[in-house]
Amino acid sequence: MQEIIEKIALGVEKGKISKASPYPPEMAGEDGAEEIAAEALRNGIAPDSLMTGCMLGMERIGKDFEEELVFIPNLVLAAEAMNAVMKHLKPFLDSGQVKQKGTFVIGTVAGDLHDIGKNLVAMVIRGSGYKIVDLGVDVSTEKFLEAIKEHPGCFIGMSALLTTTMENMEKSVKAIKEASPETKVLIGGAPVSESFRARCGADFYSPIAQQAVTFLNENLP
Ligand code: B1M
Repeated sequence: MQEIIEKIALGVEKGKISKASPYPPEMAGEDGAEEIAAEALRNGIAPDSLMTGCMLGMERIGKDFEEELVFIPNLVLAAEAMNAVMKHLKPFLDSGQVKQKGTFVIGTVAGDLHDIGKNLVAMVIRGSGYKIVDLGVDVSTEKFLEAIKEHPGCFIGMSALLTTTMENMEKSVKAIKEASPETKVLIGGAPVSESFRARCGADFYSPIAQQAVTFLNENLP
């Protein structure tokens, strides 16, 4: 079991999606996350351990990213490798056989169409064992509020890339905190800062995804 967890973790960490993928060159011709996951399930390995492997791999690549040892393309490949495993896990997630830690609702705020950072954050958080509800871009306050009703106990994540849309982020955070004070709200995006977080009343500001994961893990309902 431990061996499979390690293999999956390595595949995710290195971004080795499948046997056919050329990256990383030192793993050329080796099985990737895709083949390892399929074979593990064929051999009756508990789906939970595949999830554990993904989480471990994502944690490692997240730390490396935090320390600037790897960069965005590495994160994207790791996420692709993780998605290759998640594809096999989907039926077990849908049936509840594999438990997720909580629900993270994420969206780019109203007026803002930038989604690359939001998607990366969503991928890392998914790989850390959370169900992701992605509301997309240009998300109104009302949509965030509806999602809170639909997913009780969820965390809310907001991304903003424009100084102009930070105003909308502030309005959305304040409205959520008024309607549902217990809902934890995380914010991020290039122009967002800790002082802005304090002003708008969000619970956490994270410049990168991995710190958001730590916050979520420490604040599970
Ligand atoms: Co736009 N854009 N853009 N753009 N764009 C910026 C943001 C800008 C800084 C470029 C510049 O002028 N130098 C500038 C903003 C200036 C400002 O407000 N101060 C700008 C502008 C002005 C605009 C338009 C207004 C341009 C125009 O039309 N005149 C327009 C606005 C459209 C709109 O949103 N309404 C516009 C449009 C676009 C494109 C559509 C062309 C494209 C977006 C494509 C897409 O997202 N699908 C685009 C792009 C690509 C950029 C740049 C070049 C790159 C942004 C990006 O994806 N970065 C950007 C300049 C730059 O940053 N160099 C720019 C990579 C991404 C991984 O980083 O999103 O910061 P980031 O996410 C990071 C962290 O911030 C954090 O984690 C991520 C991973 O580390 N993070 C979170 C993000 N969200 C988080 C949430 C969390 C936690 C962490 O918790 C919930």
